[in-house]
Amino acid sequence: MTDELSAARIAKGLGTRLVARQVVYQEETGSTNDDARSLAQSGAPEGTLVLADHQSRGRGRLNRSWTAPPGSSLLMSLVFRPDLPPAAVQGLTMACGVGVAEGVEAQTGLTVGLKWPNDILVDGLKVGGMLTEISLGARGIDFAIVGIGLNVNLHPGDLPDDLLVKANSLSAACGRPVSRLALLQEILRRIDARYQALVGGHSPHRAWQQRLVTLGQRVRVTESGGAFKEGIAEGVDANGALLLRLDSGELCTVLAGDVTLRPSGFA
Ligand code: BT5
Repeated sequence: MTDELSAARIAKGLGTRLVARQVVYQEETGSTNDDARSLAQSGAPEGTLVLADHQSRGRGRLNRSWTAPPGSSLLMSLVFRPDLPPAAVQGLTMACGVGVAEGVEAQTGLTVGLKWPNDILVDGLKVGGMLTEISLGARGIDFAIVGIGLNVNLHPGDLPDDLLVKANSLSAACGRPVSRLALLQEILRRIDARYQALVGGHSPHRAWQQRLVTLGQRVRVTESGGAFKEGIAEGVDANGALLLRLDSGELCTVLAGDVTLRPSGFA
């Protein structure tokens, strides 16, 4: 299976209205999120797609690293300029997360779950992650970058040892190689449709919530400084914040953090 990506191949027959109307493809870069930010700062149009075959400084949240051997993954960032209040920016992560899930399911037949706030899972293992970053101007969001890393034809044994127990790839999960090009185009079409709906006033909130694997479960939410809270993940509010029912009965709204499952009654 030839699996080479190029700007021309990606654009051919894509048929999106907005997403990927400009495509920047590089064999190698530091981080596509950094590249997309620079392009957005110099006026790149909404929908610009930056994609690389390999990143030397791929990032997760809180400057954690994103690891992907060359040729194994989809590593991309999209520029959006939504007319949304900053508090609603998680709507972009929702729209893109649902788009990725729908695209993967259509191309592979796998069932895709999402883990609040930004993980993409198959059978409870992480196959992808998203990194949404915004730049604020005087009138709200100037631009937002949504970065997506997806383990497509990645051999899990090529990942660092500490990831082996929690990560997987689409090819390993479905037992065959997956065409990155066909998958990418499907994902871009789904994100295009979900984004048009979002800015047209139709939030992807329900579709996103239905895919969240941790809802109804007892979880620990760890915040960036290491402090944590435990309780039942009851739901997500309209802006995507996690609603956590603490043991005291209080309902707590969590804007950011990492979620891990806790056995019921765990002290
Ligand atoms: C994420 O962060 O999951 C967001 C990852 C976003 C990566 C994309 S790639 C294209 C674009 N350009 C960038 O520079 N970034 C975006 P977070 O929730 O913080 O998770 C990071 C953690 O995931 C790491 O600390 C590892 O434990 C784990 N991890 C790293 N590489 C992985 C991989 N290939 N598969 C599964 N888990 C991985």
